[in-house]
Amino acid sequence: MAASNAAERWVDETAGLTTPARVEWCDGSKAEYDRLIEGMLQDGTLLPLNQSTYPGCYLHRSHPSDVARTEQLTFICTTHKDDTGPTNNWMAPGEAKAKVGGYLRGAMRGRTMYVIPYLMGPAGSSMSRVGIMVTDSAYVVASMHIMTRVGQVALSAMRSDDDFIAGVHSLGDLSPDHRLIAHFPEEKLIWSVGSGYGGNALLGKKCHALRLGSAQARQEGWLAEHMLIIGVEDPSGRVTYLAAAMPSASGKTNLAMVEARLPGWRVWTVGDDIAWMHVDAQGQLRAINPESGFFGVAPNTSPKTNPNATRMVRSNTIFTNVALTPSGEPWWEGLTPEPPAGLLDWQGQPWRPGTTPAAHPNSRFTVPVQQCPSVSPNWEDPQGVPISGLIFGSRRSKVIPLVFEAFDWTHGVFLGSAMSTETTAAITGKVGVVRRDPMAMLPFCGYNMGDYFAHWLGMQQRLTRPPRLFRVNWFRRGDDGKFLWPGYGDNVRVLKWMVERIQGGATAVDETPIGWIPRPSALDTDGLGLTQAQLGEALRCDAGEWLEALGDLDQFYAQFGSRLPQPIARRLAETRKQFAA
Ligand code: SAT
Ligand code: MN
Repeated sequence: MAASNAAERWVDETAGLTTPARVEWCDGSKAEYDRLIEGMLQDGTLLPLNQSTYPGCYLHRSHPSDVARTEQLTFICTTHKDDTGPTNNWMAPGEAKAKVGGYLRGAMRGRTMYVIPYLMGPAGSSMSRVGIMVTDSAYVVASMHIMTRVGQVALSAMRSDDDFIAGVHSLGDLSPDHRLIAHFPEEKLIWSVGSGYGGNALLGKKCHALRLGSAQARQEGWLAEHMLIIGVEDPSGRVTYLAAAMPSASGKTNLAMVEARLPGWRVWTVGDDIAWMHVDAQGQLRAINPESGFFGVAPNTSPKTNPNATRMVRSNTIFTNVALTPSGEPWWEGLTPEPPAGLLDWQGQPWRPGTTPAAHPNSRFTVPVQQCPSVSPNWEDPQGVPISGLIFGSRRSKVIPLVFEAFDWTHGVFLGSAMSTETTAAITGKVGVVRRDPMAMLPFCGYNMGDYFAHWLGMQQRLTRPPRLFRVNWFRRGDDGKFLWPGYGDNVRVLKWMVERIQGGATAVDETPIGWIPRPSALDTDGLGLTQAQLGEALRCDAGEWLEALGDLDQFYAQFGSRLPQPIARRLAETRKQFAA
């Protein structure tokens, strides 16, 4: 493998700082993966699972304080604080280097420093980008093998000597007191220390593909988004591609591989977490999935909620922090209606029913995309797939209707920018708190979010046929506290409505201040057993509720000062005026 001079130099420098016992360049081969697994089985980093029912599957138990992304320890480090913006933690680059440098100095003593050249995106695509990361965690290397394309394929894709995002990762001492995830967009550099958890440690994912990726995308005129990508096939065989932004642990993976509960309809999986989207020469938005694996939430994944995922994780999967059955199989809440007897919990302790969950609520599976039964045949097309619709979805038990469509691009960007959601176990902190999470990018936008809104607005001028923009909420509850919409496989009914809108079919809609809402009759609810009242409630748009929900939005927008694009502020004012009328 031939690395560029700039890469070699940077690796030497990093080794000088972290002083590992040895440096090993990774080639991404199967033999290398097998060696890593073997080593981890020997040192206890991995436990084997039942190899006859779960061949090639292993269990990793993390440090109990290292189970989710830590947003409060995640920083964007730009020269000017304003370029990071009010929704990100900021630290001056010099200060961050001094601080993290202190944690990294000598951190790899006695350990192996693995050098991982990785490619985000399919080989041969002009949309793909290269990263080189170093790490002292074999678990991270094996996970990167699954999540990205490792080795020569990455080095060959470099467009120049220094065309790579550089990432330093060390477990450090795993103490949250010595943990920091620092991003330096001006230097295409990531320094992450003190955590082995996916979103903090698999640097290709959130750190590169979203935080630095979004900053790079703005400079180069494309979009790096927290979105799944699917192809929806209708009974005529036509496939309409959609991308959907939803916050972490809010159903992206389930929707990405949903099994349609409508005859003749089928959903093809392209990606479940990240979309890189470019405008092609014809003015068509096209998307690639930069990843090659899924890092999905295990709890509540079941034959009922996600049959494809349940099948896909039966082999060649690394599980993290799930529970273990006496027969050596993984288990998590929701997998089976009743927990099997004799479980060990995610920390390896005998589990007693009725206490805390057996699997950690943010326990995960890591599995190659190829294993997904619904994987789209063209998921690695270097040209990407043409996107006809974009969806912004969040988790709100009140106010937000099941689905509605924006009037135009600018209005859709406004709806995305105003998105709010209830927090989940994917981040350390309180669960169920409503917060603004524009485009589901709050934790992932690597620059000033005001500029991000402007960048989104600006994309329109290059799009000859801009995708339709939709807003969804599967999580609305009735007065009895129960979900109003069945969700999961039945979400395809909502996708069908979108496809009909996109393809120009006649569907009945109501025009409201927030956009077009389908009439209950426009949704195919055949065989669902939903009452018209329930459906009406799921789709209801209430002026009073909305005026209250929009209450803090001025304040949220005000943080951006002059960086908030005028069209966004105007849309908010207009929406309010229409509701008040
Ligand atoms: O844990 S990750 O950050 O990798 C996934 C997510 O939270 O969206
Ligand atoms: Mn995610």
